[in-house]
Amino acid sequence: MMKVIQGGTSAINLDAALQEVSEGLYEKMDRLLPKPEGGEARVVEAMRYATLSPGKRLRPFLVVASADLFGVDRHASLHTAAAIEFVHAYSLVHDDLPAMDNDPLRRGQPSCWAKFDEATAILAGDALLTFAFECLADDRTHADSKVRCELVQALARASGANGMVGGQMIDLLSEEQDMTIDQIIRLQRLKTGKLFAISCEAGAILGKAPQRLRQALQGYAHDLGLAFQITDDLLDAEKGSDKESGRQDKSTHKPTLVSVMGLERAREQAEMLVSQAKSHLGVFDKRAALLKTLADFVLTREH
Ligand code: GRG
Repeated sequence: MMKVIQGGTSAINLDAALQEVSEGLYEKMDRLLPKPEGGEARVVEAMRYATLSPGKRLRPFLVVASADLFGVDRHASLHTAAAIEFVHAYSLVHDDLPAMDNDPLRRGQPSCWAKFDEATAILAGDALLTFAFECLADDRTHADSKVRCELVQALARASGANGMVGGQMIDLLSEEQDMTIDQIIRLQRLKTGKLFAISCEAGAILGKAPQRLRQALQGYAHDLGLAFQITDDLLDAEKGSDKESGRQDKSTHKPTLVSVMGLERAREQAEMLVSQAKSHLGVFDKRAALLKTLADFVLTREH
């Protein structure tokens, strides 16, 4: 279904904008990723399988839309977006492993370990993570080495022990545990929010944006990431097992904002966060219409 939302004087076609980024990203990733050759071909095939399968590409979209605010060249923003998507893909490959979520499906098809094998999936995830930093360090990311260094540091922080990996650790430990709302929010902000935040921040870093504008984008991403996680949990709770969406029934005993607050309050919370996310973008006026539309999409998405 096409989503056309009125933003200022022009209609915003989010589907077309997402599609454009998605196609540009696919081409970029396909060109950047190694080709399967030699004795190591199997791990490269697994890397390509995990990244070139059809994801929503929300993080790349955030990079490109944020970078567009500062007039960044599209090749540079897609290059950076590919690096962040490689980290995201690695996290999904490892999250699906039997030692973690033990999920045989991802994006409606066999997950990486189910298609290949566990050892290959571990190696493919490792290779995607390291490849992301190789891409960022490449001068096609930005001519200024300081900018590249800043991106490397920001992505490493967002992904590591005080970022996504830390959130995943807390998540794994949370099974069968009581957690307060604040503890769950912290877990979600680390596990999902940090990668959303670096995606928006990357656009600002590439555009050498002033601190005030970086902070506005951080605030937006912060609230959007949490809203996204709540809607993810709402979809799990509302849809359960659904072949069409590729979702599996995840009846685990991990606390989520939905399990603690209930469906209705959790939805209200997501709505409040989306409205707050959009209000951070006031400084950009109409130029941020696409990012605002994306925030609305997070509330209405069906997968
Ligand atoms: C293994 C270090 C490590 C981290 C895993 C991302 C993650 C951390 C776990 C994924 C578990 C999960 C389903 C989290 C809910 C939110 C989320 C990140 C969903 C997946 O992102 P989407 O919906 O995926 O953007 P697509 O497939 O569209 O790219």
